Amino acid sequence: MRASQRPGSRRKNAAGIHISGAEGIYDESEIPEIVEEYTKRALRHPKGRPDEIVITVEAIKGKAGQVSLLPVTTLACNTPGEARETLSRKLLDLGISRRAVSNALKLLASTRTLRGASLLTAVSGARVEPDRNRGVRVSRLGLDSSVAKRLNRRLSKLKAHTATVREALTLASKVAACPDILAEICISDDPDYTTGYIASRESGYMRIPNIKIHGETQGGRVFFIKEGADIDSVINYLEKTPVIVYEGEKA
Ligand code: WAQ
Ligand code: MG
Repeated sequence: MRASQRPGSRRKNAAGIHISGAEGIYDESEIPEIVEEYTKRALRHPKGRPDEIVITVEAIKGKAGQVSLLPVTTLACNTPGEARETLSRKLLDLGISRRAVSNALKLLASTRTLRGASLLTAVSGARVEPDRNRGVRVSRLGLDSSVAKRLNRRLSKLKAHTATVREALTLASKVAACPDILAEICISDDPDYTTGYIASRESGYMRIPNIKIHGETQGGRVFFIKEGADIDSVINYLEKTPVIVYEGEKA
């Protein structure tokens, strides 16, 4: 699903503002329900009322790949300043350069939010996604239904058993499973959602509370990729390869 707002009749050809997006892999019987849920989500979005909602339903051919669910932890952070420091420290520990970290933080501070994620090389900090207005949109991903049930029980103890967290964790698990991606950072562009995260195979999914102040509309995602990685194949994996997230023993 993607929902957007046209910027007004005076700027006819300008790109629309991205309001909301969502994607998942579902059984055929679940489709009517999920289409309704995504429609409602778009219509009630805190970023504003969309004037276009596009929902695409397509069959997946063949069997989806399997990746592991990342473990969840929460970092102690009380202010955006503290969050930024923690984020930087974790990224440096994961082998991301100072320059790449600083470029990423600048991108995430921009109020011109993308529909997708930016790709930055982990050492030189160069921005390498081909469409800088759109970014790379991770798609064709789902959470195994028995894992979803267990996860909900665990997340409810953290008061975090929401679709937002479940979907972010599913996305982060798909992204982290890509051998050419070293880390991801995310700040929601929703004005009322102030918890972000950093994720990697090495560190798991680390939630970062108070990463921004309530009401702020900036946000986004950055994926740090290995220097010299084949960018087309990374993007092809993120956007096109169907993947289901499992936990423990793979089915
Ligand atoms: N692929 C790539 N980038 C995406 C995607 C996607 N499928 N969906 C969203 N983005 C980018 C895009 O730039 C958005 O502006 C930005 O991420 C934020 O998206 O554990 O809700 O959907 O409590 O607003 C984090 C949960 C929630 C943390 C993040 O992001 C927690 C969230 P949003
Ligand atoms: Mg959002």
